[in-house]
Amino acid sequence: MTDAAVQQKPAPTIAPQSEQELTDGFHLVIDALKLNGINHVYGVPGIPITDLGRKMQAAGMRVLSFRHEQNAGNAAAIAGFLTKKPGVCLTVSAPGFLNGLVALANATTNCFPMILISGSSEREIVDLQQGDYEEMDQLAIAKPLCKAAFRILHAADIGIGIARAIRAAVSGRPGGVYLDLPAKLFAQVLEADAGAKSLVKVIDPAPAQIPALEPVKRALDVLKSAKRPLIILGKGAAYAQADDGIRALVEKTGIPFLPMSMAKGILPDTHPLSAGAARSTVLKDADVIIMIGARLNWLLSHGKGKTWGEPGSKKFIQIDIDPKEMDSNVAIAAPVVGDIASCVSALLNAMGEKWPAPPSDWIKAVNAKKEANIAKMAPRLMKNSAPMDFHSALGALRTVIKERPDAILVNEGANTLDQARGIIDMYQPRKRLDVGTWGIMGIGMGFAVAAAIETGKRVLAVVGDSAFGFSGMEVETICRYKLPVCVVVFNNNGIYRGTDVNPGGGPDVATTVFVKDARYEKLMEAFGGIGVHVTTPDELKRAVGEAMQSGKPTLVNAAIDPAAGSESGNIGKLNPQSAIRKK
Ligand SMILES: Cc1ncc(C[n+]2csc(CCOP(=O)(O)OP(=O)(O)O)c2C)c(N)n1
Ligand SMILES: [Mg+2]
Repeated sequence: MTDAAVQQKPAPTIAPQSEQELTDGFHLVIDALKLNGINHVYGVPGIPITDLGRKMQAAGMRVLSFRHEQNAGNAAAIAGFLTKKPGVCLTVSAPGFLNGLVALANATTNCFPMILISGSSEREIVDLQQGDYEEMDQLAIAKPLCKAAFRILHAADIGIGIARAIRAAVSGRPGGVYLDLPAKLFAQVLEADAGAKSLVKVIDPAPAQIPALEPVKRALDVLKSAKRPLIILGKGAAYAQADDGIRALVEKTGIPFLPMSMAKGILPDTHPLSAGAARSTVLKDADVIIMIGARLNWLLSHGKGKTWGEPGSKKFIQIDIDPKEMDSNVAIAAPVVGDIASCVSALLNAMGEKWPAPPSDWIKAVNAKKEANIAKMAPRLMKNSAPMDFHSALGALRTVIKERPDAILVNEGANTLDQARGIIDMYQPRKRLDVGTWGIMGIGMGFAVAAAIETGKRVLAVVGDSAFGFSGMEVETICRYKLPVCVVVFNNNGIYRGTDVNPGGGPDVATTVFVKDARYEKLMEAFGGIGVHVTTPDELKRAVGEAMQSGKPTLVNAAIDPAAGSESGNIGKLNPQSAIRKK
């Protein structure tokens, strides 16, 4: 050995610790996420997490910076839905945290796995309320709005803290998790060895939950008695990625299925057993209903009332991972508790080789209603007139999705949402992403960004002009990352309609009315994307077709007749009506 080689050889026992042998909070957070296969982060930088974002990028993670945390949070939430891994949103303290919190609460309501990681101010000062920079007791505020909330105070606990967050987000019924990381944590230093040992690779984060035999048998006994059976698929079924099993169950039993909005495409809307176009008939007349990952909440009129026909005429079989879901609104005759893939395969196994088809008069009745409704709608979808109404504009977009069934459709608005849900057929699972359980506005651009990032597919976002306003600034984000997103703004000059008048007669326009004929496409042009203004279905179809072909960020401003919409779309009846008559 040469003298030089001797000098270069490290002597770990006597030399002072070099930087390589140390790690810190920043790196442990990054290492813990990467170890668990989390490589995408959606957020907005600032104190105390700016450097965390930089170091994440340096470590090869993809860090998507947004213009507002709510949109980053919505992106993380839908990333969780699409991948079954928790989507991560990273925010600064107090205001950034609060901006992200809407998305976290929405994720929890919709059962999307998500982790909101927020930097926070110093505990000692926050707890004595001494007025720290962006002071807020974030953990306490987050707790009631998510599935679980944790704070990590010591760098040595980062591995465990992140493992707990991941498990809480994806196990059982998925949901939002809050992780509070005080500023000081990031700078804490630990020996690299000890740090590496403190990390946890989560084994089997969402274990299968296999249903017991008895409930499966009970479910089949109930099903055998059915004369008019129906299967309802919810977005839980889409999340479960049990597509083959679900299709096998539908086809083996020959039972008509009704997909909830985000379950469209698990089986194609054009499948012969799809009852989507006969929704009101099947809900009213079915006698046994199998609910798969769908809840009997307001979206299904709580399982009772006029929508559901004769009181007491229904028997429900419900498949859900959460036992508390059973009997939430009406009695469930056959609860089957477990994960959807396991429950569906247990039902299929217990059915044996053959299962009797439903009575043919039921299938005939469903088909007759379906065909009549489809025929009634057809001419409205084909009109090529200006100004467009919702039907003619959506008729054009329906063709675009038919030609590109692997594109992801993001949809929000009131009329824009309700009409698109009914008109645009979906052909593949998890391709329709929308306002979900709350009917929340503002998911549009966040969902579109994450859909493009997580799947690499083309994204078509069909949004009302009001809905677009909630996240519209993210067109810059879409342009910055050069994402294959085409945004179509259904521009009817306002919320529901652009024709309302101020009942007080003053100079202000009505509360639901916006600037007339606004040029939303210029917003996209401002950041280097393509902007198009269209007034006819033909122009709309051409502009969107080109955007889907090129994959270039595009905004199509589609002029819709301001008088075409109805109050609150299809849910106008939810508006409270006073007993006092209007003057
Ligand atoms: C966060 C949030 N704020 C407000 C609402 C109430 N809201 C429901 S639909 C809607 C906008 C509807 O207008 P638009 O998106 O233009 O759709 P249109 O019916 O005109 O097609 C609003 C503000 C909501 N659902 N969510
Ligand atoms: Mg509108």
